[in-house]
Amino acid sequence: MKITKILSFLFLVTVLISCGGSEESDGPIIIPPAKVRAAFEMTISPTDQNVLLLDNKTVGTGEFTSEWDYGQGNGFVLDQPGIEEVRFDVDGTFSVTLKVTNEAGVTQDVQTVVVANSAGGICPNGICVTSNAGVLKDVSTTFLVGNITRASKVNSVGIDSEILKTHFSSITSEYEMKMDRMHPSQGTFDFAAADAIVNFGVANGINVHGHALIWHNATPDWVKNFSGTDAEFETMVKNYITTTVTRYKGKVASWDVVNEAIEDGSGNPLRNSVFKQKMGDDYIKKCYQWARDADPDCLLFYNDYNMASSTGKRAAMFKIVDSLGDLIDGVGAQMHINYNFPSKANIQAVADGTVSRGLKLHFAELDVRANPDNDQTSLTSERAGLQKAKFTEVVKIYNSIPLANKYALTVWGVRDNETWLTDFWGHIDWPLMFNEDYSKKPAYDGFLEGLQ
Ligand code: 9MR
Repeated sequence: MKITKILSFLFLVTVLISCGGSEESDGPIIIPPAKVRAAFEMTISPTDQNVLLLDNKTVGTGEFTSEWDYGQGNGFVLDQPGIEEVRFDVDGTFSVTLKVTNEAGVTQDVQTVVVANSAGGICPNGICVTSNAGVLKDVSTTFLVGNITRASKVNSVGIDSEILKTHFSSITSEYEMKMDRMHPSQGTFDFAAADAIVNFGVANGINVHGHALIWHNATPDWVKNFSGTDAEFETMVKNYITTTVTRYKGKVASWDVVNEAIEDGSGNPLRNSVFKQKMGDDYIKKCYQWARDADPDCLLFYNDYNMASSTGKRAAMFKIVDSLGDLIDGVGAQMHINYNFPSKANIQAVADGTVSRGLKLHFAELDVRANPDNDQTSLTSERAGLQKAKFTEVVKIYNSIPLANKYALTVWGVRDNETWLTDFWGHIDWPLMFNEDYSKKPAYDGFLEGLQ
């Protein structure tokens, strides 16, 4: 009873205080502005799984400003009218923030985006369903599938390095592991770009194929015009090979020690390079010996072009290879071919000659010209189909050799717009497996079909 009385008294006092006492103000009643509530909806573009559609659904009245941070390191940008379309090309987890500001203050809506290109792009509701069924490097279980790269591509996180990581199990430097780049002047080495490529491979569990220690076309001028005796020249070459192969011991799995040493002309003699002039015909053997001594576990290849299309050159190549005995592990047959040439039988002959010698085969530098006669202005579906068929043919031949002879099949470039062939032939072509926008071409499926 006592407690009830006390409570009633307190209630009465409260009512009296709240009803009376305070003086009325003279001015208008100010209602402080209410905060708006930031909110947005996000959906994946129905036409591109790497594009997110962001719809600002902020709830509130009065003036406010909306800003987006897409979580890609670029900070906030002002919201534009309509739906925002934002690309997410790189694998990872990103926070998308919508920040809304009015007089009353700031509110934010933050949502998470997960991108896995192996699962097709942006993962719906953050759930990535990865199927490796159509990924070259995963479907190819008995040999490495390679491509080329550059330091500029692996130094930054971006779609170029993602493409390599997603589809390929081996990389080759397009031009930064050649003598003109690594030994630019007497007494000076520059391994910065080569290191970046090798470290990228090692960090991502991607095989690194070294290309190419000795190549007449990437020989620096100071070597071509060497001032010194022949003996000094030989010491310099030995030091270059030893230094380079030792540097990447345990990281670079294989090297093209000598590249394109054979002349195209009749009889296919040894090219009269500065190496042949200063060290004699034996220069090739010496180079392989120095590479072998520097890293006995590294696979050593001889690499050359027109191995399928020219029987004479193929014979000259096998002659060199035979003369090297156990200093060489494999043949690198460059596959710069056309959609209609060379024949299947001639490509098969390269494989057969290599297998019969018990050597490893590297189908290197694969690109398939779709426009060798410059009679096309765009890649027609008919040509794309023929090109696809040639990819399948090459891969089938490679895939059919015994396991012990397998090593890698390396494609010479990712996107058509980056091919060396445009400059070389002076007209457009589409020799690779990806379009400029990184979408896959029929050639990619052709490669996959060759693996079946
Ligand atoms: O594709 C490469 C190109 O970007 C370089 O400028 C050039 C010189 O380093 O080498 C090109 O690659 C060649 C390869 O190393 C050997 N076989 C022929 C390739 C096309 O020229």
